[in-house]
Amino acid sequence: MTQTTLRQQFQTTGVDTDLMILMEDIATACRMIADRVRHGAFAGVLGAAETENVQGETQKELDVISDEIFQEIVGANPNVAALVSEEVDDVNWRKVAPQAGDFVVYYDPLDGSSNLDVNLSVGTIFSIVRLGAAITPAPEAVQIKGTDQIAAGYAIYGPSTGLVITTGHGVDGFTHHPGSGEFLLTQPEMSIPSETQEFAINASRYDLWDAPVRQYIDECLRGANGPRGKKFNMRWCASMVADVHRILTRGGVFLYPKDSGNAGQGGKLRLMYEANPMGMLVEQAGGASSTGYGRIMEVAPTGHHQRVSVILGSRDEVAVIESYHKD
Ligand code: P6P
Repeated sequence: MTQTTLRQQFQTTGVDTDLMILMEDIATACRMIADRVRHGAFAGVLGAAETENVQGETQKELDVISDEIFQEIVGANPNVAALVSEEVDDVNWRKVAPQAGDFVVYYDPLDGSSNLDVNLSVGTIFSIVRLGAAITPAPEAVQIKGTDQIAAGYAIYGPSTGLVITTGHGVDGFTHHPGSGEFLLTQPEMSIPSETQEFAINASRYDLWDAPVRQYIDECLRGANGPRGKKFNMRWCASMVADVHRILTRGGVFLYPKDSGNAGQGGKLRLMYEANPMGMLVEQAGGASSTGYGRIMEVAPTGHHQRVSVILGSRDEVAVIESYHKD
């Protein structure tokens, strides 16, 4: 992973040593989380932690363990000014006087953790922003637009442990090599085909969807005899990392729109540590990432746990969905 990222930076913007060290710390945290996930059944930690997170969701023990690992490893990086975690209500300030050049790391330590007790893929999602000036620690100081991200990525704990990252020079996929412990390059220059015949959505929410989303899915389901003139397939992993990894690997479109069931919260998925990092990855791989009405990364944050409508993947398909929203 380091060799690939260094080569890209050396050939373009110049090597950013502080960022490289931070990416290594994140990779270390993900290796440690992978180990705990893979041994979870023997440690009796696949169950609920009897606590709730800021989202009001019952935390799995591994949610809490994964967050603690991230805080311990990434929080110890001397250039990290703040950590923003899905599992923690307040911003975790690591410096009393954050300086220009320091990092803010937004992360979901174990996304999709409801899949843990049924042994399906889960992952860790992260987003990195560099402060442009010294700041005074305050919640609004970390409400930074997704377009300001300098790096993003996720680890996926599936049949193998993968790490997919971007530092602004495209997207590369790595696989953990148990023998060496390294993340070796296995999916260089990941690219999303502009067209697709595969959509991902929780179809049980059909009656809650707004009209543009229902129109789009109805047309997909009508297949070759419908207005789209082609057959569509559907996949839904209930793990954003797994669905996005499939889309980065073979194309597709992922939708978790705001609907009448979650409109009061602004949607389901979180902007700062789910939608923005996945949005950067998808755009860096040639795809598109939209709320239905505009680019996700252009959304001006008003809170570090705010939720947003997410439509991302193959560029041409996202454009079709946006056109229905505009109509
Ligand atoms: P549903 C996991 O809880 C998550 O945040 C995403 O990883 C995933 O895409 C979505 O929620 C699944 O939601 O409604 O299918 O349980």
